[in-house]
Parts: sequence; structure tokens; C-alpha cells
Amino acid sequence: MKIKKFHGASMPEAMAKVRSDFGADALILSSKVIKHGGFLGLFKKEMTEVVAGMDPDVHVERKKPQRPVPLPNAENNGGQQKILDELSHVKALLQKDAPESHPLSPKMDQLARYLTSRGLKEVHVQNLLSSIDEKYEPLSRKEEIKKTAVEELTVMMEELPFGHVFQKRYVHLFGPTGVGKTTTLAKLAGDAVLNKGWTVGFITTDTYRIGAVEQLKTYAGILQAPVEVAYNMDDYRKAKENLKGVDLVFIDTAGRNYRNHTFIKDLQEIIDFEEEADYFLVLSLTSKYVDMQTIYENFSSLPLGKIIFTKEDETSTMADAVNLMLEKRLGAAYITNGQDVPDDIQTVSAGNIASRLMKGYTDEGSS
Ligand SMILES: Nc1nc2c(ncn2[C@@H]2O[C@H](COP(=O)(O)OP(=O)(O)O)[C@@H](O)[C@H]2O)c(=O)[nH]1
Ligand SMILES: [Mg+2]
Repeated sequence: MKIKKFHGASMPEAMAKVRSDFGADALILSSKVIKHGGFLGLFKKEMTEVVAGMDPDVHVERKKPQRPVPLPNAENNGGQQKILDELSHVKALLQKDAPESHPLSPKMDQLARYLTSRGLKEVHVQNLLSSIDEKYEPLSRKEEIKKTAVEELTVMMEELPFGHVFQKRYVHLFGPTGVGKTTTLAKLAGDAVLNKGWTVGFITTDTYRIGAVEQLKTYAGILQAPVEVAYNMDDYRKAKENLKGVDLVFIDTAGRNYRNHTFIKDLQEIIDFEEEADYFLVLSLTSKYVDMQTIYENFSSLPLGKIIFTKEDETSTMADAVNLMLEKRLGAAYITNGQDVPDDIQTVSAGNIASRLMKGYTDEGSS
């Protein structure tokens, strides 16, 4: 299949280019609004980008017009010449605007199959392939393809916010049961105390699970940090008052089945969302994509910032995390990769997520 990106000031304009190049049989693989041009990142213009595919085998040549062409004579020859000149001008413009497209080479096909087998969605795979096709000469070495794919995947994610710097006093972690919220909170607090020399305190609203408060107290004890337990909004406000003297307050919440929207309302009854705080959604990389998507959507009524992905050590692919971030235009702050507190946590960037996704590529198949 031939795949190519088309750009236009509007959707109809981009589609006209698709039809002119690929005909009526073109398959639209994706469309999005992108920012283009500008100066120092400002004044960028919005454009529509359409990725279209066309199978050369099923492409039907468009019929030639049946109208008889009038024979040239002295009277209409000048007019005809003008039309022909204009047509060749339009043709030249179209050719200039539309980059050359090629059918997938076996090596690019191998890249597409690798990413699809990891779980990256078709639309993102096709976007990646057409960016590589547009920008690079045909690539043949696997190492070269891997490097280029990492670069282009990084570009696809580069506008999303990644990593984190603590600038607000309150840090909230939300997420389903057992994803690793309490453990991650302990890792973040450990880093703040041990590496940055800050003072920290904890508030937990997880009073549902037996042992949850004790689990947090154990970690807090090691860091010699105070823990407050809040059963309702009053307790929560008092807890904040009691922790006025510390630099950072980490707030642990109960893991609930957040595919059910009522549990989100429970959070709003106990936590004061008016405060200056960072709100993270914690999702396990071992979760199913559709569940991550529903949980994120249910949380969208809260002032959610970035995601923290956990349990990288328990899965072989980051593809669903990438699918979610690209689809929801979300960034990630951290990835955790083990049970050791405080060591098994890393800040993330678009580049290291792209590298993680491409990690197994050179191990598979021929070079
Ligand atoms: N393998 C692995 N296990 C983790 C990770 N983070 C947390 N866990 C484990 O997941 C389990 C649940 O963690 P917990 O913090 O209690 O989850 P919570 O219910 O979301 O607070 C514990 O056994 C943790 O040790 C991680 O990055 N990798
Ligand atoms: Mg917990």
C-alpha cells in the first residue's frame, strides 16, 4: 500500500489533494489539525493533515473525458493554448506540494509489523512510517531504522508534557486498586527527603482497606515524616493545618474501581480540589488499554495533570501507554519499575519512552 501525508488549510482542501493524487479509492488512515510554520514557536498556522493510503493493485485509472476535442483552428487556438498553459501550471504546483510516495520497502514493513506486534495502534504506526518516508532516503540497516524510528516517535510525542518538577505544596495520587499508589508516594517522598533535603508529610484518605494506613506509616516512619488520616473534608482541612510546617505534603487516596464514576464523586467529598496542587493519575502498564482509557475519561472532571505509569518490570511493552498519551494528548511524569522504595522510579521524557518502545526491535528477525 502507498501511504502519504497531505496538508491543506482546511479538511476539504486536504481531501481534494488526496483525491487528485490517489483517486476516489484512497483510504483515509487518519486526520488531525497540526500547527505549522511560525517564528520562534509563535504565530503558527493551523493546518489539516490527512494520512491516506492507496493500494496500487485496486487503483482504477480515472476515465478520460468523453467530450470530443475541437480541432484547432485559427480562431480558438490562442484560447486553447492559454488553458493548456494554466493546466500545466496547476499540475506543476500540485507536484511541488505533494511529496513523492513509495510502496513500503521490506524493511519498513518489518518495522510496521514490529510496532503493531508490540501493540501500537495502526494510525500511529502509519503516521510514523509516512514521517520517515517524507524525511529520509530509503533506509536499509536495522540499527539505522531503529534510530530513525526513535527520533520520529519522539517528535510525535514532543508536544506532550513529560517529567516533573515539584513546585506546589500538595501532591495527590489517584488510581485504581493495587496499581502502586502508596509505594510510588513513598518513592517520591524518599527522593524528596534523601536527595533534595526537603521535609515531607503525608495525608491518607485510604481508610477502606485494612492495613493501608499502617503501610503508609511504615514508609513515613523510615523518613521520620508525620502522617495524618482523613475520613472527611473536615479532617482533611485539619490535616493540612497540622502539616503547615513541611515543604511537601503527599496525599494518598484509596484505590477504587474507577471505571465506576461514583467513586470519583467520593473523592470530591473528601479532597479540597481548590488548593494549589499537583494531581497525578497512577496507571499500571499491565492494565488493558480500554480500561486505562475509561479510567482516564472518568477522571477528566478532576484537574488531572500528568500520568505516572507503574510496573514497567512486569510487562514487555509500553505501546498502550503511548497509545493513551497520543490519543488523549497527555504526558507522563514518572515510570516505576519495581517494588524497591525509593529506587525503582524514573522521570520520563518523550525520547526515553520512544527508546523503550523500540528496545526489542534489533533483537527480532534478520538485520
Ligand atoms: N513489580 C512492581 N510492583 C510494584 C510496583 N509499584 C508497586 N508495586 C507493588 O504493587 C503492590 C500494590 O502496591 P500499593 O502501593 O499498595 O498499591 P495501591 O493500592 O495503589 O496503593 C505492592 O505489592 C507493591 O510492592 C512496580 O513498579 N513494579
Ligand atoms: Mg494504597
